[in-house]
Amino acid sequence: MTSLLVIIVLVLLAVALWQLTKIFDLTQVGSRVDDSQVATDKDNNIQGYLLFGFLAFIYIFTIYGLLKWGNLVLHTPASEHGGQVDHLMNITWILIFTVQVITQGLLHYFSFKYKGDQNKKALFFADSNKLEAIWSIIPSVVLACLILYGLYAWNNIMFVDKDEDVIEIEIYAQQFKWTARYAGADNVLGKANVRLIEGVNTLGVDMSDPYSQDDIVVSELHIPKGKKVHFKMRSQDVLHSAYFPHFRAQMNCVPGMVTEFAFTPTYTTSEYRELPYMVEKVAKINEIRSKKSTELVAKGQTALDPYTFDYLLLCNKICGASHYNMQMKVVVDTPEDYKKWLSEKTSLAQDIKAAAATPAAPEAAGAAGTSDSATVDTTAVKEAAKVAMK
Ligand SMILES: [Cu+2]
Repeated sequence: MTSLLVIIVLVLLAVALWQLTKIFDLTQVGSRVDDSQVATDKDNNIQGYLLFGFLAFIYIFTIYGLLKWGNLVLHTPASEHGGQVDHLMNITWILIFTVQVITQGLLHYFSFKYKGDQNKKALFFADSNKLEAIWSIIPSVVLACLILYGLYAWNNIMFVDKDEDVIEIEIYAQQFKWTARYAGADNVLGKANVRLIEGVNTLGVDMSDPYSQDDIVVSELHIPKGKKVHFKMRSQDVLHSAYFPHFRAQMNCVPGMVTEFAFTPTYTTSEYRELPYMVEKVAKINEIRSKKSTELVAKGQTALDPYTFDYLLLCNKICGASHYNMQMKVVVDTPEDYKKWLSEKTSLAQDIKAAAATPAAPEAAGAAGTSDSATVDTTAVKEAAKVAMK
């Protein structure tokens, strides 16, 4: 009630002030030389120069931004097709940049040149076919060329030959983590459906499918250098987007459908770490971190760990509260290291069997709190084992 009264008082005060200024204006009638409210030449000049000031601000800020933050953009691409994406991006940037600089300059110059003038009269003409043809045809041709080139590049990148020897990997998205599934020795991913999620089978792999038997589920992605990897993306809950910035690859993960993207890595993780630009970047990051660490230690807190570069798979679609932290480490190995790493992994079928053989883990029972929940856990694992046996 008090706040309502305060609001009413404030509104009444504002109305009173407004009435007072109107009365003041009335007392001034006849005392001013020019009260026509039409802009004078002086007003127009001030506005014209302010416009030039704004143009200078745009240009200076653009140059400043390029010098200060220009080196933060992604550098050397780490995939075979990455160069094509960068080329397309650079052409687009150059075009936008040139057009922006010229049109902004002309826009502000003509606004100043034809600013209001008491002695000038505006020229009226209804239309000019020639002018309209120029500003319609030129952008249409340029945009059409850009789109055609983009389509050509996209088709090149997305094309996967059916007979090509590729590694099949599934990327599974869920709020808020990534999981990868390798197709195993047969290089065919078994069928999957979220309805089949049960116990350790967190991806809902259909264990009755013969192709599923050798599938391997991992939480860290390893891929070999120089070999094409064909990713198939699925999502459990909402829209996610699998984004590999260093490989210039991104594809939406859509619940209920499988999307795909294929690329060939060209640098192993350790090779990429040794690129001069990366060495410099990491040194700079660690310099900032060590400064921050000194401050933290002075406050009695723990120091930050030094940063080492790793390829990452990020989510590039705002998918919920922890979206910012939805990432998975990607390691590019030499083909030999990759084979060794994969051979050490157990298959999902083995994981399900192992889970069925072991009674519910003590920590699971502890976390669940009651013995009832622990019983439910064991039943779920046994059910999964039954599916595995089929
Ligand atoms: Cu996400």
